[in-house]
Amino acid sequence: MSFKLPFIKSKKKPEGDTEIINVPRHVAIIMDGNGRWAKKRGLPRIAGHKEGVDVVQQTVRTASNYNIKILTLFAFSTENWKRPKPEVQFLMKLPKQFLNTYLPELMEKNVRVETIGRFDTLPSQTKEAIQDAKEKTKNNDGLLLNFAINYGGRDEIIQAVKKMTKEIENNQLNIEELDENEFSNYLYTKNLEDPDLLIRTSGERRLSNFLLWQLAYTEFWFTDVLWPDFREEVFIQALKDYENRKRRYGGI
Ligand code: V0D
Repeated sequence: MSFKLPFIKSKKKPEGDTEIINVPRHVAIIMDGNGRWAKKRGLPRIAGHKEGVDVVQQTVRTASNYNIKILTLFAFSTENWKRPKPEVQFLMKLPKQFLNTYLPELMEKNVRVETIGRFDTLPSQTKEAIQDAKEKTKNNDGLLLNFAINYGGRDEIIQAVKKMTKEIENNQLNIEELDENEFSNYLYTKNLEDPDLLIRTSGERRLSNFLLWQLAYTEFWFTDVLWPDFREEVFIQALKDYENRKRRYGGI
């Protein structure tokens, strides 16, 4: 299936940006298609990942520009460890590479860096680079740039149940008090509002174990565009689509 950009009604702000009312507060993105992008060009998969890093920063710029509050990016899943070892090793160097290049701009844009997922079992170099960025940006109150790294939705729910059960055993939590709101405090996303919009690139229409609990009422937007080709106008197309959706949360 070929992909065509539909016409975007270009109601421009003075700065030349497409005006969007009803901007989603929290956008989550499954950044898929780097390998396919590389293969189409006869390049190794890692060339696609490398290209994808700059697209992350362009996406951060757009999100920040449109006053989106939270951007959650699926960077590495608990299943991704099964990939060839050289690819995993390459991926684990990307956070440091990204931060070396873009941390000054993140500071300038008042962006706060956070992660969700199993942080403890990441390689120490990866952890240190990310921890340093979290420290340096912790007082920034602009966009929250939230990387899902070593993240799995089922894994998240299991660790939440374990943590919660321990608190019940220690009489720190009364099981009668358990409800959806209380349970969400044990997830990696505690303190975060649920995503309003989920974007997945590269034509796959699956969740692939991403944010299983949190996406209960989220609007989904899929595109055949591969992640390295996810330019600002494609992001804006997703935002324009969201703008026109009526959310009912199960009501009428
Ligand atoms: C490869 C496309 C930024 C998807 C984007 C470890 C796959 C580029 C980060 C990053 C990855 C993570 C944490 C952080 C700062 C940056 C990243 C991974 C993969 C997996 F604090 N891009 N990126 N992390 N890719």
